Amino acid sequence: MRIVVLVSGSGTNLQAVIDAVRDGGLDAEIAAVGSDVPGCRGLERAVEAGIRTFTVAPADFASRPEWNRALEEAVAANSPDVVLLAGFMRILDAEFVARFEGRLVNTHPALLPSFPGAHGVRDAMDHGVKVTGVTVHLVDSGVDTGPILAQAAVPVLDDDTEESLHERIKVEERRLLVETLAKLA
Ligand code: 3YE
Repeated sequence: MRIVVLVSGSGTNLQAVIDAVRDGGLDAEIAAVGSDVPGCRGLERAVEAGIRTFTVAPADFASRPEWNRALEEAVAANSPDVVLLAGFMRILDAEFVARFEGRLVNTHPALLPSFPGAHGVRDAMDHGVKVTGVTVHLVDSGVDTGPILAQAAVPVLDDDTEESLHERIKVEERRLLVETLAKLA
């Protein structure tokens, strides 16, 4: 199974996948790591692991569709079986999603369909839920609306801050992501 991973930030989910491939717990190859954010830590992690990288920054394109097409071609050039959004923070257009339909995987730090969007951890806390968690799902043309592959619950503690809760969610997220990719492989 060839995986292309897209990142926008620190790349901790990417690191979990790199480690799982290295340890033999995940029978897959990371074909390339791509980003919309030049020089982000996730790209550095890929370089450190000897993985090919590419950057497709929206600022370099005249329009959002042109950026989507360029990213789509850069991903497709690496012949992925699975495209993993690992802390990738851009919405992909319907044409991108259609190109990789059924092979495009995202993780979200809440129990979808509750609390979609960019602030799932904060929105769950603000609502006062006592249990939240993480969702691994297939991406469709909506945002965080695609078919759910796996979920894990995380309790909200009385003294949690958004940061402390997010850290515990991230532990579950890394575990569930690797487990789900292993099943797909
Ligand atoms: N695209 C589609 N469906 C999905 N991308 C992600 C999940 C997912 C997806 O289920 N079609 C935050 C997006 C939320 C946001 O509004 N981003 C802005 C840019 C923000 C910036 O300037 O950096 C945007 O225009 O995309 C991945 C997770 C998306 C998180």
